Amino acid sequence: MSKTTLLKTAAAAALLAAAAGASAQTVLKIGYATTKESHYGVGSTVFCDEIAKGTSNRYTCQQFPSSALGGEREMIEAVQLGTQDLVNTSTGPLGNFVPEVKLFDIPFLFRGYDHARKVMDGAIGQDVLKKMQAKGLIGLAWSENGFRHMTNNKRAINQATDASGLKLRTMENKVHMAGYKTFGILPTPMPFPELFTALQQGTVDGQENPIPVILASKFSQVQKHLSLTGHVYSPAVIILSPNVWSKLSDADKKVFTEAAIKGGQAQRKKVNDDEASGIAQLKKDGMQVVEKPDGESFRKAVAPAYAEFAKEFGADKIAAVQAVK
Ligand code: EAX
Repeated sequence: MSKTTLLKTAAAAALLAAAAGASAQTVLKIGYATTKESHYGVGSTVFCDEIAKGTSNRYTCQQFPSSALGGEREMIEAVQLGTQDLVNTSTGPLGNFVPEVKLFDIPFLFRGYDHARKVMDGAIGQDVLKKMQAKGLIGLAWSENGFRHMTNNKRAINQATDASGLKLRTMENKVHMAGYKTFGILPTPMPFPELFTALQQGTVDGQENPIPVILASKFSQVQKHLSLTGHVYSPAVIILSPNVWSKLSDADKKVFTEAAIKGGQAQRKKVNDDEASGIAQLKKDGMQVVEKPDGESFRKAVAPAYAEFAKEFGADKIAAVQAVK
């Protein structure tokens, strides 16, 4: 081959490769626990729309709502392995993979939504998000599940002593379980996809979840009492598999990260909307709602456990979260 022919062949090959790259389409699988219409669905849809827009459809999503790909622990594992591309998940089981996350699972650590969101978006939250990478998980951005409230079929919960003795399903989360024990609750860890049936069959007396989850999962069909205990904040996060991340250009990485931030914001807005209109809906659906339970009784009960939490996570870390204004 002459030198010019060689050069021409090389140029043609490069053009072909570029064209193939530009037209290659990758469909990413994203899973989450609740319905497409729920907060997780709203956040995931915005994320998916944004990556499609930002990459001219080189990357699009196939969404798997309603735990179609399994429970949150299973989905996180699959993302770590690369058999699933994305998950929009609560931090419930995430502390088993990334221990630093457990700090946020301490009951009554956050004063309210403003405080929680400031911490997650600030240095403390962003630092923990980056820690996921060392565990084979790319935390793109925090989304949100919401403050958790108790439901059950036995009695109205006005104060901690009313919760005492109730068998409540919890997430597979040691910090929650330790905290709830101080209320006298008998915590029963169980993956979310099994929960509706467990409530229906009375395997447990109740459960605890944010309003958007209670609404989306129609727990009003199987639970009589709701008490707005807001006993713990439940962060959520959009996680990408390192398999996908490592193939992205720097420009695409930026698109994915910004899409996840926008998705997280949309998810938070849906949490706000559900909190605002959901209580009335749940009452209409027949639930008896205690809107202002005695929060102080719960805080007092959990206070001694803070010594244990301080030992595990560092008193300075807890104080740093509390100091965020
Ligand atoms: O993330 O397991 C739970 O109770 C979670 O809050 C739910 O799956 C949504």
